[in-house]
Amino acid sequence: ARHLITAAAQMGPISRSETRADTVRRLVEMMREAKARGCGLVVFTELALTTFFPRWMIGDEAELDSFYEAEMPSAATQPLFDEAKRLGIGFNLGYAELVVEAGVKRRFNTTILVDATGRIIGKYRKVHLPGHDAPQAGRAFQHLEKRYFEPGDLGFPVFRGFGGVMGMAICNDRRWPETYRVMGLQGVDMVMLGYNTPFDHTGDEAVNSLTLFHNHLSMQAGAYQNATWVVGTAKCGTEEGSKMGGQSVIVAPSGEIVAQAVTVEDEVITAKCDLDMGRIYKETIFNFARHRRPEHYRLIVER
Ligand code: ING
Repeated sequence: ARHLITAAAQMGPISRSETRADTVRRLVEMMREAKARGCGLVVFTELALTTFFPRWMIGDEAELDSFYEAEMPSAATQPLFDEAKRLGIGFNLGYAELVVEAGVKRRFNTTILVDATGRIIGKYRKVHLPGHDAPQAGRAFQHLEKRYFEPGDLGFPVFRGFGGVMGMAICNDRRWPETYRVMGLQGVDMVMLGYNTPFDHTGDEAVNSLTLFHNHLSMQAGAYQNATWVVGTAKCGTEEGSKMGGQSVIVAPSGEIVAQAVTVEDEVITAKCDLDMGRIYKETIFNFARHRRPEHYRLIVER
């Protein structure tokens, strides 16, 4: 069996004033703990280098740019790559990406997959952007991802590494079945993702009270229906006054939760993931080739 001992490195709050160096030190500390537990891969969270800045209307472009990475790695993030290489462990890192193409600034909510030699072997840009592109009245905190990021332009690719087929998603992507299915159709063995999930997203108290239930429901369904592992890593706790859910998990292709965080702080959870566990599902219940009828699914891509 292809075993991959995997860590989800949940993060507690990152304050607005925290420096990249401070945050990288926290990530390095959790990477060391993951390695000490025998992990070959550690999954960090969405926007793991800064506070969740889309909660604010930021009018000043220079201030907005300060939350993005213009290069990866940079001097501030190089220590994370160096430590990964020294320890011989791969990692997945979410960050705000700023690129200039043909003189135009483009902004993405991005995540990368780095192998145990410190080489970037995969990149994904968040497709499903929740929230708004302009401030909404009456909200204690905004959710301006549609203002600060473009929808991802890389699709849902998969990458060979760590002995299997690896896929990435980011936060709101985990709520959409298409995310997992496009990767499932490419034979993905493990989908890794980070999330920043405020409890006050909808303003509807009944829905907000189900935030953590919907978090696990989304990832367990995605895992089971595509016979893949799902690693979901939270940024959580009360960050600059905004309360965000934790309960990071590692979900098996059966849909079972095999590891779960119990704090709302920096916490490493781990599991020995058998990448062959999905095979029985892919050969029976979810044998896509034998059972799917795409001729009846057109509405999904036509609407
Ligand atoms: N955050 C949230 C997420 O999809 C949200 C937005 C919160 C949607 C609660 C629905 C309910 O988990 C990000 N960053 O996508």
